Amino acid sequence: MKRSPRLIVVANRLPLARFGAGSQARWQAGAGGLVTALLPVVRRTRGEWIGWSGAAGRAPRHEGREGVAMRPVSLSQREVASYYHGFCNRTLWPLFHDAIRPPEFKHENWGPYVDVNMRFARASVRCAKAGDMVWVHDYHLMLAPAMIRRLNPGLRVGFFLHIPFPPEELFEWLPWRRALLEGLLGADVVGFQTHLAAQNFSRLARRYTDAFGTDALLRFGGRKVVVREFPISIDFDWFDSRARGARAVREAAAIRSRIGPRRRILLAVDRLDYTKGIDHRLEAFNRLLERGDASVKNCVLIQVAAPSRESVREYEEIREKVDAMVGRINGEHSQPGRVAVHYFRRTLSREALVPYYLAADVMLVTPLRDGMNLVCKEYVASRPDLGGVLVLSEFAGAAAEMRQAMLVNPRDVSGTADAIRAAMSLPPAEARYRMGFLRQRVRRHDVHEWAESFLEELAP
Ligand code: GDG
Repeated sequence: MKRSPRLIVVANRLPLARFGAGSQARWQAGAGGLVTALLPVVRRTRGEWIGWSGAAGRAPRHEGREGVAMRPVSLSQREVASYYHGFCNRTLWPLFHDAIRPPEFKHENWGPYVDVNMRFARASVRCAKAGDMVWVHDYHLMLAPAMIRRLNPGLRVGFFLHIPFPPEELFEWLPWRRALLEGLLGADVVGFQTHLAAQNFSRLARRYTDAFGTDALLRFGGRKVVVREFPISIDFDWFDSRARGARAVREAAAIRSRIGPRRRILLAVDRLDYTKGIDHRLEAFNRLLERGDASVKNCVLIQVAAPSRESVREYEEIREKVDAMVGRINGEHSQPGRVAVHYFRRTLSREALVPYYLAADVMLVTPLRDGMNLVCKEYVASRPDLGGVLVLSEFAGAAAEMRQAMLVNPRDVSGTADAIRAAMSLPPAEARYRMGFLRQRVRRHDVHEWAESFLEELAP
């Protein structure tokens, strides 16, 4: 009898995080959409998940928890610095996000990137058998697809990039551009968040490697490589049903009454990252207050900023900048009992975010560049009441699908301030109409559909 293919997921991080030590240790599923979507498929196909635990040092070879088999990959302290903080977060991340910060090009970080990719590739072929599907994720592991293919040509290999894929004039800066492109061409299916990203990749592959063919189907090394967009999404039903629950409704009402019933709530939720445009957004809000188009009497901005990559200098700098801007805006505009910006520099759980989504009159998602952005999708999923207006950056991958949002160019501070003002005074019937459209789109294209469509393309 033919064995059905198993799914082997290869990602920088394992799906479960470990809390506590020794016999007290507990493992819990990570909160992200990727884990929600893929864990059930890994379980159902008796597959495995290969990833790093997040801590430096030796890891056990195998962990089975919560019905999933995990293969932890070990990283030394030096590799965490060179591969992860260095090559991934200071070279690829900024370069792939329009070089918003100058990327660094250090040869001493390239070697560790190759070594770590090889370690992930070896771990993958150790547990995968001919006919299995191996799905590699994100910019940390761009060399792994070709390495896996070389080690075991009988596997189906897929790759999905969660961040943007840059245009030629940026990608060509990379001294290792050809190796990275050939790494990805080792996959049978190379998936991106947007059509534009997929096109950028195909053009670069034709220019710098021996690949030829169309944007959607390349030929390389005698094989076919499918190149396509698969826009990622969220677990719509989870947010929708949570937002309908009595608890979220009660908590949202409590947030509203604490803010003051006549004040519009503007909300923003981001990882504290320079790509998310938090500083530009604060400037736009400040402009709105300065122009007298809004005041602390009729609105407030709640900014949730989850600390991230704190050991990378650029992240320390953006944190200091945002801290100072919030201080300045509050210093200039707050009144007794009425703060202009409520700033939460801490991580909130998914459960805790829902009442904020539900209470927000205007959601501001204004990254300078973002692969997709899940927060805007979570917001619309959390609005079964059809309330609220979404202001969305043209430069989030999500903008390609969410045309009924109010789209803005976040670098245009005046234009963004205008859009916020327009969102605050949008006639309720029009707001409900737009929200209805957006919800329909995200409901139909949820994260389960995303995973299915990728795996359908990858299936042998
Ligand atoms: C990368 C790409 C792409 C929970 N608590 C907090 C918080 N969360 C959750 C949110 C959301 C997730 O974190 C953030 O998702 P994003 O999509 O906004 O951002 P990245 O982390 O940059 O993810 C991105 C994604 O991969 C998936 O492919 O969409 O473009 O960059 O689920 O609910 N988020 C924040 N504060 C919290 O306290 N900011």
